[in-house]
Amino acid sequence: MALLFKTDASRADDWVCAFAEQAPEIELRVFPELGRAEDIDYALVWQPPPGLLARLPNLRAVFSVGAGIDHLASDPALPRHLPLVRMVEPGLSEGMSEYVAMSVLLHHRFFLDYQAQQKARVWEEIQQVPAAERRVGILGLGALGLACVEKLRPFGFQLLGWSRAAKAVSGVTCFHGTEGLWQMLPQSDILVSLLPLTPATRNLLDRRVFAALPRGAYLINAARGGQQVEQDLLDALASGQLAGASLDVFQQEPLPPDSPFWNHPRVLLTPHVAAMTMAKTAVAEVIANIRRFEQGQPLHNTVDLERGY
Ligand code: NDP
Ligand code: OXD
Repeated sequence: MALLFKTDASRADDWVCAFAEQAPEIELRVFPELGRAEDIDYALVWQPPPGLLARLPNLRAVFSVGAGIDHLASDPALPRHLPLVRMVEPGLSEGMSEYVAMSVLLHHRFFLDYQAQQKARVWEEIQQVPAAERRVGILGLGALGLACVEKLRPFGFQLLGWSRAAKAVSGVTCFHGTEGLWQMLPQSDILVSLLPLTPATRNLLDRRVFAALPRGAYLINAARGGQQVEQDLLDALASGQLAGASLDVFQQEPLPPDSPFWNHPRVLLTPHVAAMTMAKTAVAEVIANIRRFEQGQPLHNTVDLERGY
């Protein structure tokens, strides 16, 4: 059995070791060393060159190294008849829930204001808000959204969540569909995006959404930059409608050197690192899925390409 593996070259060694330890029976072909394309049964990839997967005639399933599959869905030559599996693994959930909890707490405790005060050598108190009075709205109640709910729960925030289909999550006020979004926004002091990038979510975070939030709300986008209309976001920050933002993702990545976000005093910025797939735990999930598939059982975490996630 042969598996083509393609990810950032800098992180490949951990994956090669994890496969060697956990599934020595799988012959790993690390891109760009393809060998005979006919031999490849499975592909585990992050941002493969467009058309690469279509050149593997006996491919049986495609696995994404990341949770998001927009990098694959945008390839017009993607073999759409094959099962496509997104990454769901404990390392990603842990990383994302840490990032979101950290960002929520920073904004909840007015970190941006205290950072500005520190620069100006100002010693001044800002009235603390009890967590029970702070409402955190999470867009996306999937694998990562739910992991964040669990991480945030002990702090005592009021938790709200939005999904496509109706959901019931203990301790979370749940909304769904377009109507649900407009109900949830005015009740979200901190809005977190953990949505996949799909035609329905592209440019979702725009001036109308920002205007619907309470004045002085915060945005945390740990999902995809394609969801945020960046000029609208800058305008909302300039007017004070948004008091600040934590942005891990951008329309253009790497963020261009002349982007106004780099030096923005109300923005905390990270280079798309909110959560990284961890080789050891991810390989365990991929192997379990392949073994299931080889025994004629359905794969877990397959993507519905029609709905885009
Ligand atoms: P899931 O597929 O498990 O969950 C997606 C959630 O979004 C579901 O709750 C789904 O609703 C909801 N959703 C999708 N479309 C809509 C819509 N149109 N309206 C309302 N709700 C919608 O994804 P994950 O939680 O695993 O990952 C989420 C995203 O996080 C990834 O797609 C990726 O883009 C991003 N990500 C970013 C990382 C980073 O480092 N910055 C790292 C990892 C992931 P329903 O439950 O009804 O299906
Ligand atoms: C992912 C990502 O989708 O790293 O997993 O962005």
